[in-house]
Amino acid sequence: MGLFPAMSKFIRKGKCLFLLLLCLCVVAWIATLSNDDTVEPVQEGSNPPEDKSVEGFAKLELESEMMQSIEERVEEQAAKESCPERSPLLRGAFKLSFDPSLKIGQVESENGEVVEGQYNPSDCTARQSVAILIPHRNREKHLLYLLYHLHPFLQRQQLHYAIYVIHQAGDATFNRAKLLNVGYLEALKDHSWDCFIFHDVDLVPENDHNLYMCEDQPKHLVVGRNSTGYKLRYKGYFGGVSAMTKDQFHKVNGFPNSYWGWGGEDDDLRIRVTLQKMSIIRPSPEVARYTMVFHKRDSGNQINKDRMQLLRRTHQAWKTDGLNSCSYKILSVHRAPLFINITADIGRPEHAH
Ligand code: UDH
Ligand code: MN
Repeated sequence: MGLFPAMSKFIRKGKCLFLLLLCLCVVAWIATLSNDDTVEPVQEGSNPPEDKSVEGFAKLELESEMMQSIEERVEEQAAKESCPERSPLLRGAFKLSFDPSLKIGQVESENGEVVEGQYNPSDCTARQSVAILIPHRNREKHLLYLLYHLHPFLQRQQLHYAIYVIHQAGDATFNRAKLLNVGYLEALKDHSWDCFIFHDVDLVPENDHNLYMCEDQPKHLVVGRNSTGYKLRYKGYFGGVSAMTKDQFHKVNGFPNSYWGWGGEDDDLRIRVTLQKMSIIRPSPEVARYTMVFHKRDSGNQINKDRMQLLRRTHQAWKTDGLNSCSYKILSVHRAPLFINITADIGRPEHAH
């Protein structure tokens, strides 16, 4: 055997080897192809089995789109500058009008940026988040007038705010203070509000320099009203409309729950404030002016004859009569376009008066 036949045998063997390798490659390729629909794509994190379906992937896509838009909104908010210390939208004193033919639909259409009673300025970050709490029963017309004036007033102040109307269910004697405690506790379930404004339904502010913001001391906003010749009713008066931070109100254990009927509860709150070594501040009399929509005494809100006696025990009672003992039942929470309507059963006085 010479060199040539030996070489040709070697080439033949090499060809076989090459063919064998080629076959192996083809088999391996077919195997990977047939495995394709059983091998799961590697996802970050673990996916529940139902997410393998087409709907599952669509859901994932939707979720990631939602995450993206939330992230964008958070970024937008962070990028927004804080609103100026003094809003450029303020107008000062203005003439109020109360049109008896006013309808809620008109107030709604004039406040298109308010969603479920809440508003947030679109071009800057508000300096405070403020919850307006309005105790209410059977004063629908007053509420309508107040909403009409208060929404644009608060928007001009560039606040993040929500209006809560706390409606006392049933016919028991009215209890303004307890309703305001309920409002505070319920509003905090929505948002950690910086500031609370306790607001009678029939008092309409006349000057938007009267800022609905909280300060380092509790603030009384009604220095004067038309019905009292724009004079402070008496030294120490803390009723009508007042502002306290979440912490200030918590520190005094809120309002007392035990004042049924008219009077005394606002003086009790003032005593609580002074017991905590805080003082009451007021804006200037030119600014802190209100118009009170005329009304007579309501039935179911007779003068509380026990109020003087109750006020004598405030220095002791404040610790146990307040936010920490406020028992009530929420009957409904209705998120209307312009306010959050909380209807509560707050019980009735323990002893008949
Ligand atoms: N309130 C109601 N419904 C009631 C009673 C009171 O919604 O039946 C609320 C409402 O927010 C009101 C607040 O509790 O603004 C305070 O009650 P009020 O307005 O009766 O208190 P005011 O200090 O005194 O205005 C009313 C005495 C009536 C005097 C009549 C004089 N001419
Ligand atoms: Mn009134």
